Formats: sequence, structure tokens, C-alpha cells
Amino acid sequence: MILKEKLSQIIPEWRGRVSELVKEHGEVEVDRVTISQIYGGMRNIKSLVTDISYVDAHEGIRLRGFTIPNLLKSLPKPKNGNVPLAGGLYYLLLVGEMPSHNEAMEVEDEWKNRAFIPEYVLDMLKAMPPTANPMTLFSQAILGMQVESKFAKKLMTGIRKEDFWGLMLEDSLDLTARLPIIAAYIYNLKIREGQKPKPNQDLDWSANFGYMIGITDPAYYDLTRLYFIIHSDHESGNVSAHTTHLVASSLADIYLATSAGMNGLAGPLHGRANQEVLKWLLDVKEHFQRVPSEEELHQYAWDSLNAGQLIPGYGHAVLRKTDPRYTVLHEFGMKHMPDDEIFQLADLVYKVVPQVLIEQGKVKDPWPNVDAISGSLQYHFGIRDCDGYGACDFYTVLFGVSRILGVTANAVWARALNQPIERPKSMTTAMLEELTHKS
Ligand code: CMX
Repeated sequence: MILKEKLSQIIPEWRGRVSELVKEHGEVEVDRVTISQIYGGMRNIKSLVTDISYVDAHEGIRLRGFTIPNLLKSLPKPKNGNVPLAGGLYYLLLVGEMPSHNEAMEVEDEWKNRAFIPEYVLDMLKAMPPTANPMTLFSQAILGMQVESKFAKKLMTGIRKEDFWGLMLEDSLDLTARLPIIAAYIYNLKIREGQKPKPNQDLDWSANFGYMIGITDPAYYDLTRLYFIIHSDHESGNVSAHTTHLVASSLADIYLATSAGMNGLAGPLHGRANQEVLKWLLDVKEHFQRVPSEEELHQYAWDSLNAGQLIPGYGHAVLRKTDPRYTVLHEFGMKHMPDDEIFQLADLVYKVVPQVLIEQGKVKDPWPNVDAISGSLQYHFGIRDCDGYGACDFYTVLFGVSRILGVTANAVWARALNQPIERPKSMTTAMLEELTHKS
């Protein structure tokens, strides 16, 4: 298998590089930690390492050194589409080199061969009440498949530490291969009378999701490719990535770890913001019974803030500029749906809300993140009405399908480099007060 071969070649060199760094320079200080950082959600405490992606506050994400626009230009594309293959992205995340078209297709084929969902998973999802949140079902499906973990089985029978990563890779490929089918089944359970999804052998991993929920528009297939690439990774400190890393650090397998990560993604301050944004947009439209003027929206945004509400899709813990993932989705919208009212409203919000947040003076980043626009594009293609409200509680599942590419790639590398169990130290308030007396 191409990924295993490539990784077997490069892992020994990385092991040497890391062990020399720690052995020769282990005492070098990276940064200081302040009391406000300890109380303030550990913002900007540099205590994690990943070579897969890096977020610069002003430039945004780079995946293996590639900015989002560069990535979209350089990754191999399918013959029948204008946006790259997720198989190529997964190769890049894992191996660290831009794949050829053949190499990207090898990963896609690897996924096709493993794209099978055990019947018990479908039964389990079907048995849940219709009101169950799609993210609960998604996390549950992942956790349910833990019974098949090759890593967990071998760990019980004894396996050398150096070989852990190979089994993490096996599990990661099994899991990622199945995710579009699981996501499609959850969607179909909600609004397509539980139709059992059957992948189309002629389509790639991303487009197949669209096919399995009954969409045949090639523009939507391009949107799935774009969506699954840009949400894949956002360095290691965000809740979904960090949770997955933390849980896997206890030698939990990839199913246990990513299911936990997905529970974090389901929070409204993280991945669920994409749904909250759409609800916000639909509320605005209902309130005015049309797309409002800039002045009306300015007042509406102020009223939301004055009522103590967040404006979803705006702000970020690291970014301090418009998220480049927002920009590429916006470009996609301008090309495919410039006249769509909800897309136009999302666009208007971008003209108005940053100014309102700047006037309020509280947020560190008044600019849109990826979630500010992603739902409106899904809505345009008919992914809606999953919750009887018009919006769709399903969007975060799509974020999850993509995010698992990044977190599994990181988990494979964490095992390859033998990263130990995570265990930061806590202190008491009295201890911190005591420190202030000394300083
Ligand atoms: N609307 C209103 N107030 C906001 C705000 C927003 N969009 N973003 C931040 N604030 C407020 C915070 O609640 C905080 O208020 P208090 O001082 O009263 O507690 C203050 O501004 C300062 O916050 P910050 O330092 O700028 O932001 P954080 O790093 O603490 O939080 C984030 C970052 C993303 C959680 C926050 O900006 C937010 O809640 N945004 C809206 C939800 C959202 O879009 N989340 C998705 C993020 C991307 C993702 O993970 O998918």
C-alpha cells in the first residue's frame, strides 16, 4: 500500500530528527506562560507539535506548507471536476509531499476497497430516536466501529511500540473510507426515508457523498471536494484536533479518539457554528421578510450583541484576518450562486458585522471564520430542512468528515514519533496567588 511504503521510508529519519532535538536541546525554553493564559483557555501557549499544518494569525492555515489557494492549485484533480481529490490531500497530509495524479488515485482506490459499512452500524443508527442530533449519530457510528480496531486487537496480543503507527494507519484508512457513507446514511435517515447509501464506483471519495444523498449536480460534487479539503486540519490546538490527540495519547485506538474529537467539534463555539450561522441568517430573513439594507442589518447585529448573543461565524482564537477558507468558499459562491438570497445575505453580513464588532471593541478578531459562509452554500444545493426549521443540523457532520482526515494523519504521526501520554500539570489558585507575591 502506497501510504505505508512511503511512511516506512520517512519515519526513521523523523524519529532521528526528533530524538536528537530533545536529547541535545531538551532544556531550551520556548516561551513563558502567564496567569491570564492559564485562566484564559491556554490561548497561545506553545505546547503542542505537528508538522502537518500551521495557522498564522494573518495568513491563515498552511497544510504541509501550502496555503489554501496554493493547495487548490497544486493538488491533483479528478477528470470530471475542477476541485482536487481528497485522496491527494490525505497523501499530502500523511507523507508531506505533493502527490502525482496516480498517487492521489491510489489513495482514492484504497478508500474504495475499504468503503463498507457493517450492518450493525446502520441498525444502531436506525434504532435511535428521530430527534437524535446528527453529530450524536456520527460520533456514535465511529465509536460503534471500535469493535473492529486492528490496533486495539493487536495491542492486546502484543506488538512492538515502533510498529504502532502501521496499525493506526490501517484503522485510519478503514475509518476514513467509511465516513462519506456514514454521513450520507445519517442525512438519508433524517430526510430521505433512511435510504441505504450505495457508493458510485466512478466517483471519488468526496463526490460520492453527494451522490449517496441523491444529488447529481457536478457543481455540488466540486463543493464536496472543496469542503472536505479546507476543513481537514487547522493545527493541533483546536478542540477537535486536541481532543483526538489527547485521547489517542493514552494508546486509545483511532475510533475512541476521533469519536471524542467529534464530540468537541459538535460544540457551538467550534464546528456547530456553521449551523448557528445559517439559523442566524434565516432569522434575519424572517425578521425583515427580505434581505435587509446595510443600515437595518447594522442595527440588527447591534441588537443581537446588546441581547448578550454571539454573532456566529465571526471571531477566532488564533486568526486575526478573514479566514482564507472563508475566501475560497465565497469565491465558489460568487461563481455558482451569485443570485441566491441566502448567499447574498451572508455576503452582506461580511460587509456589516466586522464593523459592528470593531465598534463594540470586545473581540480580538472581528473577521469571518470558515463557518460564516459554509452553510449557505450547502443550503443552496438543497441540504436543508433537517430539523424542521429550514436550516440543517447536519452541516457539522460534513465538517467532521473532513476534520477526521487531519486528526487521523496527526494520530498516525504521533504514534510514529512515540509521543507520550499527555499530562499537563495543574495548580491551585492559592499557588498562583503565592507566585504573584514573589514577583
Ligand atoms: N460575537 C460576539 N462576541 C464575541 C464574538 C462574536 N462572534 N467572538 C468573540 N466574542 C466575545 C467573547 O465572547 C469574549 O467576550 P467576554 O470577554 O465577555 O468573555 C470577547 O469577545 C473576547 O473574545 P476573543 O478573545 O476575541 O475570542 P476567543 O478566543 O475567546 O473565542 C471564538 C474565539 C471563535 C470561540 C469566538 O470568537 C466566538 O465565539 N465566535 C462565534 C462562534 C464561532 O464562529 N465559532 C467557530 C470558530 C471556528 C471553528 O472552530 O469552527
